[in-house]
Amino acid sequence: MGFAEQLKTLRAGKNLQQGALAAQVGLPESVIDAYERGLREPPLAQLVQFADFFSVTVDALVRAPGAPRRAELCRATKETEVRVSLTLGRGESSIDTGIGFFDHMLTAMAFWGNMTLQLTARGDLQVDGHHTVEDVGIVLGRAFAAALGDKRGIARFASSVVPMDESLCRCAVDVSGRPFLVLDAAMPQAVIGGYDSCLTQEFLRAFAMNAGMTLHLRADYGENAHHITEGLFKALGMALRDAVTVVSDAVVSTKGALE
Ligand SMILES: [Mn+2]
Repeated sequence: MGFAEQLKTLRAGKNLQQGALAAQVGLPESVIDAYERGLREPPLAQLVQFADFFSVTVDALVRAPGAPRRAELCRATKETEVRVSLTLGRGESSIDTGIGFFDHMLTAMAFWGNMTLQLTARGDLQVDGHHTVEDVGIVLGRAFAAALGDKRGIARFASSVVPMDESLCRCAVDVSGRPFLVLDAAMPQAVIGGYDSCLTQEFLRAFAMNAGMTLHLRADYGENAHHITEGLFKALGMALRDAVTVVSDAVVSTKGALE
């Protein structure tokens, strides 16, 4: 299982012998040895204790090295019900929000982000698309954060520039644990299909806040709101793809944690 490997790796990272770790966490050395051989599995309370000691999440502690980074979430309110299954890695996506243009945007984001996204949303579209789009942003953001776990080894910063016909869009992201959105993109048309152009900001804000990332997006120029919006979603996908790429085995922060 993942825990045996992770415990060995984390202990080696701290330059501790089994006996020294045993003393630090108040367990017999033989128990540490049995955990590392995979002969015993720790109770949850001890997992929490180890996670605390090594400053990692419980999730990271039991995840097998190289295991897919994925999350499944469901959120239901009186306005919407959103189900998300997200894997950080290339695969077949299937997206149905009831808003065709929004499905088109999420598909583009997932494709260029090397994500496999299964997403269904049922919202109060008889009102308008606002609740549905915003709530998809909330759940997708939470799923993204959950799939990343403690963010160990990720590149963290990334940026992209995407032309789409007459428009040019750019994105810079810091998957930092510090939620912030800056969006600077004028929309020449108020509506794209059945989608209000202003909803892009609602989605991006909800996504950035719930994923815990600093997100800057800008349209340098463009005349067609469909092109501009699609450029923004593609640029976001491409920047996220690079930001979550594992480039080391460390948590890349001068303060030692990304939260
Ligand atoms: Mn298009």
